[in-house]
Amino acid sequence: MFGVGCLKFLAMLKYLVILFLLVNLVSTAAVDGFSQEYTHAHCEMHIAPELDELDPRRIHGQIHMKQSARGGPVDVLVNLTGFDVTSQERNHAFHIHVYGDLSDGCKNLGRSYDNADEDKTDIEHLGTTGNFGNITRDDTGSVVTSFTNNRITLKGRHSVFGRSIVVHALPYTDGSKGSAGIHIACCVIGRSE
Ligand SMILES: [Cu+2]
Repeated sequence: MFGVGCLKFLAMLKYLVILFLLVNLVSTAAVDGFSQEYTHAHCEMHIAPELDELDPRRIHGQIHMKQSARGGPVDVLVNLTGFDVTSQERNHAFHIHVYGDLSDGCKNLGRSYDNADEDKTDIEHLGTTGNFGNITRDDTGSVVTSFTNNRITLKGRHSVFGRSIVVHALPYTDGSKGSAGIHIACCVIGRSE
């Protein structure tokens, strides 16, 4: 009943099943971001268009982010210039905000982003996922820095792609609730090579 041909067929079928499972696993991993390859993000920072054209704050530049393992740290590289060197204020709150909608300049970006609680409605920045703290300008009005963030991700369904990064007029101070001042520059986080 079970001839040689039949056994060969069963053996072939076994390999086909294994092959199918492997292909399925690899494609699922690629789609879901399980890959160990770096995922890169770029954010092209522009001055908030609603600022007066005589406003001394002309912030622009780039933010680059990359992440290798899902759940692993995200490296954030900041290269900005155009900060107001005549201002006493050197520190500026620096946050990811929930929306990447630039249709009304830097105004329609929602609250500070927190992937732990998507329904959070308060505007308190303390402890939220997308709170990068402050960036500090140097004497030339530039911010060139890098840091690591363990709370955001560039992979999977909670990735920050399509959200925005905001530079605030004022610093974020521990325990201060609410606004760190107006949004003086913003950008949308896009996927890059
Ligand atoms: Cu903010």
